Amino acid sequence: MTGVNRVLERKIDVCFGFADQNRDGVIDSADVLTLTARLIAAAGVPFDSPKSVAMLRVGAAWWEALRAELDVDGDGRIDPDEYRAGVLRLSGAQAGPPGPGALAAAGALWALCDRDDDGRVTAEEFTRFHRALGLPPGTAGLAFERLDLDGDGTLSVAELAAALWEFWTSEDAGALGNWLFGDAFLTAAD
Ligand SMILES: [Ca+2]
Ligand SMILES: [Ca+2]
Ligand SMILES: [Ca+2]
Repeated sequence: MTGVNRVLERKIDVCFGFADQNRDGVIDSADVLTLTARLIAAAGVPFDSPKSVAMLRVGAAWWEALRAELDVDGDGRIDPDEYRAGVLRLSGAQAGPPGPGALAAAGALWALCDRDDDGRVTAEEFTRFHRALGLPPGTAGLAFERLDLDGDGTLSVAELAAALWEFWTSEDAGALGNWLFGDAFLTAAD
């Protein structure tokens, strides 16, 4: 494994940690449902609101995609080896701009974060998102500053979609999108 790919591997391990919500060492449909519900609860919107419905649909589609692409032995659970190998394979295959599925997922996620519907995510809204993922409280501000390229104190939904894509696909240790989830990616694999 090259040093460059190591960056992507660390990010993948961080994401496995987010996704395995019940900490039983595998990802299954219950984990994805829990994570989706946690993000909706943190946003403070009713479960029957359009934003919640969109996020629940994205969560269901995400699980279907994970199972179809990563669950190699077909047991309905994705273990760390299946996850890492599968995401590395997909990430390599998806170099280039995000496709419609990825944009829809990012759109639903960031619409949820954008609590006042002004098309921009403030530091406070972003901190709430970090808290929902169970990230350390200190890192949201740091991440926000790095992602706010023009320094206007807000992140556009488009900027966040681009950062999410960069996080998933970039092998560059200096890519700004790496900071989406704070500095967890720097130490996750050690
Ligand atoms: Ca699990
Ligand atoms: Ca499996
Ligand atoms: Ca906003």
